[in-house]
Amino acid sequence: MSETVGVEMLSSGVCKVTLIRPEAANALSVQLLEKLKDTLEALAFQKEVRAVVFTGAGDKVFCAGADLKERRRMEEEEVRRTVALIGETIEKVAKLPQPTIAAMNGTALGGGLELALACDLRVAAEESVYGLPETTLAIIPGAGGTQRLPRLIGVGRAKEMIFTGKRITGAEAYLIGLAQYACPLAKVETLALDLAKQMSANGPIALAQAKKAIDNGIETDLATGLELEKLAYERTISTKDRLEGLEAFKEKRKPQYIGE
Ligand code: CO8
Repeated sequence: MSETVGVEMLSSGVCKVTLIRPEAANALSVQLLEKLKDTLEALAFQKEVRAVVFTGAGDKVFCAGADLKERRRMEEEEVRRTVALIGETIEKVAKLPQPTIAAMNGTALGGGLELALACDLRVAAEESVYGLPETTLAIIPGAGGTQRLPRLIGVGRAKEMIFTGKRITGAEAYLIGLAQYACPLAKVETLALDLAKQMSANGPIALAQAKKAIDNGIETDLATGLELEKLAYERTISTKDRLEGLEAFKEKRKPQYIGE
């Protein structure tokens, strides 16, 4: 049975990363996680990758989270190692310098939703369901779910989702700000790729610096955040791309950014 990660580089500079384990609802087995982690380590340094879209194989489930069958066979120490591996892998998603979009082309639960929460934006399928059911399994969301979900949708709503383990539809996920878009399942990937394409046309250093300023700034007070913003802006001033942006404006053409 296939258990791998598909990496497809599109001409737009968008890289599509697909979890390929459809017979097991794309659940995050150790093997799949290791492949995903290696993929992310490589993508972070690839200049030609301007934006990353994550998706799942099949037409029903984006990712069902941790592999519950594999976990049943594990001793406590192995569980700890696997939990650490999920955490590290999802952290690598969050730390990618490029903009990231989760094209949630179906249900996302547990670690699957945590992976999506580590992305910059999420596109949900209106009719699919999303949730963090960990407490129903007597564990907690441990790959960022208890931290990222409340930051995104507010403490009260996050506590309700985590304490009840309830599953909400993509349409609801959009209404509460968990997803930035909700559309019919068949359109999720196209919409996400389209958004990523818009981003990939922009200055890559600017995108990385804006992402850093937002992600680090949100964790601090406004005055410190504004200092971080200054530093991030400074990094764009001496770039060739900034000059190209001004040139393209003068010449009334689309800029061609090179990431320098
Ligand atoms: N692990 C292993 N196998 C799974 C999983 C899973 N999480 N989910 C589904 N599968 C398997 C099913 O057992 C089934 O296999 P089989 O055909 O051999 O019986 C196959 O995938 C297809 O599943 P279904 O037949 O159930 O398909 P449906 O479309 O009816 O339903 C669902 C799909 C909704 C995804 C359903 O399978 C489901 O609810 N799965 C359980 C999801 C779940 O509870 N996930 C939470 C896991 S906990 C977690 O992720 C914690 C992460 C914490 C990380 C901490 C790190 C620091």
